[in-house]
Amino acid sequence: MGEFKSGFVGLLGVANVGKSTLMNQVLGEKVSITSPKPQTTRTRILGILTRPASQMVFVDTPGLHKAHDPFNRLLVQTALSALREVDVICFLVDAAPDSEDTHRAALQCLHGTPKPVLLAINKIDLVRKKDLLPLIDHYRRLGEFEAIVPLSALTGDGVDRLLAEIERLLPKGPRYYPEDSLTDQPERALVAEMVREKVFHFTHQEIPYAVAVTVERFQEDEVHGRIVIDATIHVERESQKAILIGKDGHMLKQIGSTARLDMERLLGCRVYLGLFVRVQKNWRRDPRARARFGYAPERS
Ligand SMILES: Nc1nc2c(ncn2[C@@H]2O[C@H](COP(=O)(O)OP(=O)(O)O)[C@@H](O)[C@H]2O)c(=O)[nH]1
Ligand SMILES: [Mg+2]
Repeated sequence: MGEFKSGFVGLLGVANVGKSTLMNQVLGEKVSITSPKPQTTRTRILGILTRPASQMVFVDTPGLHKAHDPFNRLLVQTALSALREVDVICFLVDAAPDSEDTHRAALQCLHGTPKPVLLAINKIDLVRKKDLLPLIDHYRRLGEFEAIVPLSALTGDGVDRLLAEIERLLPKGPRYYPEDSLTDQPERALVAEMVREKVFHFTHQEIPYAVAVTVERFQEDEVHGRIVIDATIHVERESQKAILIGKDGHMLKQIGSTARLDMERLLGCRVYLGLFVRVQKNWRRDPRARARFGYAPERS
């Protein structure tokens, strides 16, 4: 038996490539929210996997993209600063055709990094086997990778091979977190993210991006054997509030009832969820409001 290994694994790549889906697949739990829309993930989220010989701490990051405003620059900065802190970089690309140029641009962020880099080609469930080899060849010429692993974060196909490669590259080290921890996110933060995920699923255009969620109450109600949660959805304009509430409150009910099911799964008990919507004018442009909603830069 070798010595125990541990370290941080940065999940990087452009938006929508499946970083958060991979993290959830590895952990077997929804720790990081996902959606078909870009820029769903906003903060750095840790996911912890403890195996007999190692502990891997995955760092899920917002996607790398061209940022045109301060809020999106903050997201990209969050992703890039994670790079400096990790032991192994797992760079994700998408096996779907026509996406190679975006990945090529994003890969330039890795230029000159001293960290070992694994390339994961995700979403192989969507491509034909015979198209995979040319794709692997293509990426082999784009960078120096410790290994190239085709996988599907959705089905789990190939994920074991990725974990084996990561374990091989990890430095010797202690178990940083207790064996049974899954994430560094407090339950309150996970619960707020579950509400935000449903907003991404049920609303369109600018609305998901204008939303922040805070949790005002997280309280065990032992008499009824449930947890009482009050959460507020903050939007930037009255018109967005009207859409989020919907006709006869229908939209808010839909967001609330689906989010509540996720929370009950996570917490393992019944949940009473009170959801509120409030307008905080243009909060994304207000550094103080951003900080209050949990999007403060970690360092200047
Ligand atoms: N078919 C397929 N879809 C995937 C796979 N991995 C992720 N997706 C989908 O791609 C979208 C973006 O995933 P997400 O994890 O949020 O991407 P992120 O922005 O990189 O975190 C979601 O709709 C996922 O369900 C995969 O292996 N196969
Ligand atoms: Mg994500």
